[in-house]
Amino acid sequence: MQATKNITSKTHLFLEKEEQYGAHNYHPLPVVLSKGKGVFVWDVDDRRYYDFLSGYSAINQGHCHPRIIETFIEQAQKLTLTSRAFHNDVLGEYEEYITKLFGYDKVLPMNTGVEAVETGLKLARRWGYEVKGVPHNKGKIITCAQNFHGRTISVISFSSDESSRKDFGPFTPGFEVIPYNDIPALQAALQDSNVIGFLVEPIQGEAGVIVPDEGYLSKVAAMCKEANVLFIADEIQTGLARTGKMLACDHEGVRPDILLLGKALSGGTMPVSAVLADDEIMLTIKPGDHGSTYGGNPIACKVAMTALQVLIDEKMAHNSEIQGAHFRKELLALGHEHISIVRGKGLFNAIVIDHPNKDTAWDICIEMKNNGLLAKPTHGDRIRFAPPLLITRAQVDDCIGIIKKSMENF
Ligand code: IF1
Repeated sequence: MQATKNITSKTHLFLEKEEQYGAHNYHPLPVVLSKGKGVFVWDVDDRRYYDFLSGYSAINQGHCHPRIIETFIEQAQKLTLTSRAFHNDVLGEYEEYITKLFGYDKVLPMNTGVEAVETGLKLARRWGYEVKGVPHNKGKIITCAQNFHGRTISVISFSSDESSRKDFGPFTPGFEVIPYNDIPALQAALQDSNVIGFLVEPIQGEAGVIVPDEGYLSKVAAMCKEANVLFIADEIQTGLARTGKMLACDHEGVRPDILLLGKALSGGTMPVSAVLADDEIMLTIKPGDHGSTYGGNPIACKVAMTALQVLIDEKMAHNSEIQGAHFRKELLALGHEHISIVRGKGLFNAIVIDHPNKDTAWDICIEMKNNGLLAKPTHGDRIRFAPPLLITRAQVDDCIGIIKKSMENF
């Protein structure tokens, strides 16, 4: 792994403090950020970078979007949290806004993405026993290999990534893992009458932006309907204009039975997630059956409405579509011998680095950092490129130039 040159003494001080006092649960790029605006972030030495990770697609609207920050500050000075023990004057307005926007009867507001996933799994199980009539505690939920849905023990119970699971057992039962983008495998799994749900990412993010075959989602939706199984779409990373449509499912016009949203739902200001479903599913949860301290808090509700409206008003899905297509075309045009695959949809893209040295993807990311673009490898050989969705054509071309320059030495 390339020695991380260009680290100033100022940067080093911050790294050392984290090394000394913080858990070592990440291996970040050696850069210390102190400011963000739009597509740019600045480090403590005031060097500017294009942000091509966007907080793992939580910052689709761009860093510190003025309308979102203004909403945050305004509500923070009025009422931040009531808990759900009492009503407040924002929750209902938000629930109406988001359910009408996405076309569902109801929303259950949560905080982190994995809480939305866990909530979706609980809803599916409750529906499975109380509506579908599956024998109690026999319910099965199908998931896909190479999934990423979060880090709680139940969710890693169906992870196929050893580093996410090792020595965290025993695991939660009731899940079956099948290959992603494999219709026959799903067909076979759905033969079991105890199956109550199929949880899937419309595009697998952490796996390295794995785009399924055209028509996969349509077949999934039809097969789940046929088998009376809930289609649970995890759009926590692919949703909210990231892939060139408001939802990745919109590319095929399919409507999940349970829709999971997170990340950019707050424009990168705070954890806000949401689970949307119709009454037959949502009303199987009765008062007191599920919740969280911060779920649906007034700041989250106000910020989420502004974050969604900004995506619409600034036509960010369209920009994602056209700039993403251009970005992939230009990446392919580089014709670099070590870029074996370019894939993605909208501004959700990744390249696969084919090089005998396994640290090459990391070293390329260090080089790109030194040239003013921040991206990070996933699973060793894949580099994900996901800038904020307001990036302009000129900025995309500028970034292609940085990537080209950075890869010259590899
Ligand atoms: C990390 C990446 C990983 C997600 C999908 C649920 C969640 C995530 C499709 C849970 C979260 C984050 C978590 C973060 C790195 C990042 C990530 F794919 F986005 F790059 F890990 F795979 N569903 N993804 O992508 O949401 O609870 O984190 O709010 O854990 O390292 P969360």
